[in-house]
Amino acid sequence: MIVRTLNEANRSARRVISPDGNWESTRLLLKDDHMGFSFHITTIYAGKDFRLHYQNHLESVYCISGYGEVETISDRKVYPIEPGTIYILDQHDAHYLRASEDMVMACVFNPPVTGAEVHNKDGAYELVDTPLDGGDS
Ligand code: 9YT
Repeated sequence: MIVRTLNEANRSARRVISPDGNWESTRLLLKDDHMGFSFHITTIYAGKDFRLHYQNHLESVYCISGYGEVETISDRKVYPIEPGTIYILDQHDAHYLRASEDMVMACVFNPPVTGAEVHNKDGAYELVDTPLDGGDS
């Protein structure tokens, strides 16, 4: 069994801040744990509005706290996000994510991320094989 706490993970390489300053994310579970998915606690910063498109991953996002909205780009549908909302990108949906206040989200990725990905110009993560270096366990 693996046991971790958000507090200790926040003080390790598991916590990343996006280069564009839109979000930060602490990856509690990564590919090298061999669970078949990764699990992240992500904060989308208040006022941010950006595009994501996980072409290589499926992602579910559950809102723990904060308010905002997600818009699917193909059909321009806008879904409010509040504590208790989950959105599930089962179609690799391209989307805009907007936070009217800090939104704390629990995110699950399949396949799992390694921790080394950065968003490409389309808002996707490439599939990479490099394990997180220096992470605690
Ligand atoms: C909700 C979302 O996809 N945010 C981007 C960050 C992502 N959750 C991550 O890499 O941890």
